[in-house]
Amino acid sequence: MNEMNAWGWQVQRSLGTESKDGIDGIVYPRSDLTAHWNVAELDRLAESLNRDGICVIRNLFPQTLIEDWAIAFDQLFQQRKNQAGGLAPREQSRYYLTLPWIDPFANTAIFANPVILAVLNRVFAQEYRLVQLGADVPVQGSTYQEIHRDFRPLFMDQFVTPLYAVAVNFPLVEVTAENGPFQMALGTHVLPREEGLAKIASGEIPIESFYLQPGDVMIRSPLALHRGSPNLTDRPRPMIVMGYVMHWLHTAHLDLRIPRAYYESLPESIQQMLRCEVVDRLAEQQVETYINFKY
Ligand SMILES: O=C(O)CCC(=O)C(=O)O
Ligand SMILES: [Fe+2]
Repeated sequence: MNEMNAWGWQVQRSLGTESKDGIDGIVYPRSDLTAHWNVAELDRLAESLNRDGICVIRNLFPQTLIEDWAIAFDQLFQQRKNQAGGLAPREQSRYYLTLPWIDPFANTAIFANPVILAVLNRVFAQEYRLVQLGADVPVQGSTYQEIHRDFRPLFMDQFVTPLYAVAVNFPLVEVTAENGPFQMALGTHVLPREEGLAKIASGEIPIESFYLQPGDVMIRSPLALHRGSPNLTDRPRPMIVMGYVMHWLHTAHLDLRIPRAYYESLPESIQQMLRCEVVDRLAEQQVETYINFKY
């Protein structure tokens, strides 16, 4: 079955081609895709995202790709630590940083991944935009974050809307009980905040840890109640976050800057998915502006 997304991409067909655009593509043999991420599986992922506020796609990205990201990330993190404003605080010993749109981070196989987009095409009724590429990093000494949502509801708590924004997360290291798993309470994206908090406090809805392997991806509603947990190890636990929103949602901060040469190399359909500032060159130093993060 072929399906058309809001830009007219033949989503199902693109899953089976080597690389939709010929740039940076991971080569997915058709047999792999149809075996693992067939229409029924993609439907199941979208269903759990709508119902639970989260779905986990196991083993989506190759290990080698995650290793390349991890090496580049470690360098970037060191550099940002030594620069005023280079990291945004996220409570105790926990940081947020924006990734630069350069190799290996600028990669259509990641930010325009056909499997991720096939899930997004199922949950978003209209076009959506990528507005964020960053990382959440708890380090040794981090504590439980306050339970929170990353966005406010569109109108009021009592008015439940379809998903209008999602966070796509993937770790650069294995996430274990020791290094601070992301924790979330299923189904709380459709509850008023106070009701969700009360159900978590009473134990009616557990707050669950998400243990992930490098290559695993989770897609979640930023309205689901969640928190970071303590990283007890001496190694940072970077969790990449890509934020996608419906085309009409304007978020307060815009930190997506893309070098012109890279932007111009992308197919128009992918350019349209990016809400970004196209720049002649990236600034040497990035000051984080995404400071208010919990609602
Ligand atoms: O990294 C984590 O585990 C969660 C971080 C988080 O939810 C946030 O900072 O908004
Ligand atoms: Fe959060």
